[in-house]
Amino acid sequence: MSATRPEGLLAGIDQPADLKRLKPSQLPMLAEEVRSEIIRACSLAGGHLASSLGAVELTVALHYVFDTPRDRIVWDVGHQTYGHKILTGRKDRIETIRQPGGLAGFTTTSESEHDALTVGHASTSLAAALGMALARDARGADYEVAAVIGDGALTGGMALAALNQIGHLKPRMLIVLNDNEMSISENVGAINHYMRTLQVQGWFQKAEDRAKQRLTRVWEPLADLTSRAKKATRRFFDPASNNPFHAMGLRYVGPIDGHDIAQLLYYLRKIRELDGPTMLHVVTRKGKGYKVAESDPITWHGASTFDPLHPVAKGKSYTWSNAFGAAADQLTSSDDRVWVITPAMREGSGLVEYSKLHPDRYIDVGIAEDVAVTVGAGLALRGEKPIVAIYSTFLQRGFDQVIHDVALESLDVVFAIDRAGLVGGDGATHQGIYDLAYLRSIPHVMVGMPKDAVELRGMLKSALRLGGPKAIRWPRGGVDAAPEAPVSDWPEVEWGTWQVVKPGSEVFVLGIGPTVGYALEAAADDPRVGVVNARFVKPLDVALLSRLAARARAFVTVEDHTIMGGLGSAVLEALSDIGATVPVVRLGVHDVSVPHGDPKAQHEELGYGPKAIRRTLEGLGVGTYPAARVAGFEH
Ligand SMILES: Cc1ncc(C[n+]2csc(CCOP(=O)(O)OP(=O)(O)O)c2C)c(N)n1
Repeated sequence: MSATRPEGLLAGIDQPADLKRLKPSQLPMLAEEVRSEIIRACSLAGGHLASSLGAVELTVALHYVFDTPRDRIVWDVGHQTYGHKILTGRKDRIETIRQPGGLAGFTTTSESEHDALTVGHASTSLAAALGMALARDARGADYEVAAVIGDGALTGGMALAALNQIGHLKPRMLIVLNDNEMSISENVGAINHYMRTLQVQGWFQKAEDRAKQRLTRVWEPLADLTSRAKKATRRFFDPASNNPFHAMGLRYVGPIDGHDIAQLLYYLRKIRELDGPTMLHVVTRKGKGYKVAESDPITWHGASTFDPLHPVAKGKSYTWSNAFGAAADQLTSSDDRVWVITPAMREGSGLVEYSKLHPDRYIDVGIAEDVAVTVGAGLALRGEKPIVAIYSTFLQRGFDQVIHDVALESLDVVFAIDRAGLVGGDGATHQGIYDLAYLRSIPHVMVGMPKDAVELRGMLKSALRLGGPKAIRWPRGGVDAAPEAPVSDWPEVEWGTWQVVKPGSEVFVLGIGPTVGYALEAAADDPRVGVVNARFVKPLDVALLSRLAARARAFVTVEDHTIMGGLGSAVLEALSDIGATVPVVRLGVHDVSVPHGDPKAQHEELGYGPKAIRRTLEGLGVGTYPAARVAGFEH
């Protein structure tokens, strides 16, 4: 595996038009070069290695047959598109992927005219492609529309509901089902089981066809077998109506080998000539062509940087997700009514161990956040104690279910919200900066954010004891493990209480989660600046807030969250309610979408890192220190 850019066919390809000048027989070689380039780029920048490797031949074939940007190829999630980026004018920047200022990790319409849809969340491709096909037909245009969706993304309700519409309206469009049997972890669900039977049927069918063709060659009188073989091929192209995709009104073709470019070209060209919607089922291998990624596609789904010649996955330090998984394990061990539900994020939510230790209290519902929330509601209605473990950004998919299925009847569901705040390489589609705003507005829902792993345990324990809908959020990244202790010894955290972590006399900085540390750093030891761990945004500690308001000259709220609707808004509302007129400076994300980048640097750029807080304090006439005590601060 070369650590430098490969020469060869790829050197002559900048745009898909260049690709079309190659002979079909050259495409497998090009695919190998694209594969090497993906491995090289991911070794330097990290990224979604295994998914992109599995889609290389498919990418080459699609760009050979279709003609983007005129034709629209809509990639679901967009994490498998490193090959697509390489072939569509971005090969020289591919190693900047997910890096600050570099290429986005997913397709993004503002990045390239070849990116048909801005994505990051799963299961949107089919609905968007349907919209594009309808728009084309309404305008009498004749470009092609294709969606590429993985078997994991197909578990999402949005994808299934879109199929329902596609089969009903029947526009001319292609759906490529890229089936590698994996989501991030092993794929789940009944449709997944069905796809395994389709694969087996497909292989049998082809073996049968081959046998018949051979027989026909050696024994001419078996002519009628030839016609039966032809019928079998027709069946392959348009199978019996017990195929659910067919039954939904789609033409179903496959399964075919998604690494065989000749086969892909044959079927893609044939389908191009057909009317109506067609699903082409391609079977691929996640991580294809790179041994470590093929044998461990879960670890190499999202890779850190690595040595391409001696690839070893980097050891990961202890994270908030690990702290949650360990706490959930102990909570379930001490009370068998505790369950954990994940929408396809076992690894990311720290639940690998939990899933092994408590297989009958662990549910992976697939990429179906709405279902995760409402399964929690059902469990709660029958006296169980569900914890719905979900990323902040993905809980957006379950907003209605939180209100309608959980909150209205104040059910005992705990929301364990990971990746709250800016998330780094995943960028704008994944920023966890809206949940305080959307959860705070829902009746009965209480929302807290611990500052460390001990507080996390205490919040979880008291949330389960108190009942009612309770949301606990934490950021991406590392945290010190809490000391080992039985659940009975975990100190509970009283919901709605804040803590003064540094006394002050004039200005109080109210932080939440990681910004408590930022506030302490910014306040240094200025006796005029107090710092509060405002760990609950609902309910707020109004008693403490009013005591502080009686002597504060100003408040500064600091949150890794949009300032509209978050901690700062809650504080302003409460001060207004109690008739206090203390000025409040709100620091956080100001009504902008935040791209991928280094979160700590972005916190400063966006005005709520430690240096930025210090500047704010100086503007308020406090917090000015001799330069020597302000390491690294240039003002
Ligand atoms: C709504 C939503 N939930 C969860 C995720 C996290 N996620 C990213 S990729 C992925 C697995 C996708 O599996 P599949 O579509 O089969 O693609 P593969 O990686 O196997 O090629 C998941 C769960 C997401 N992007 N969007």
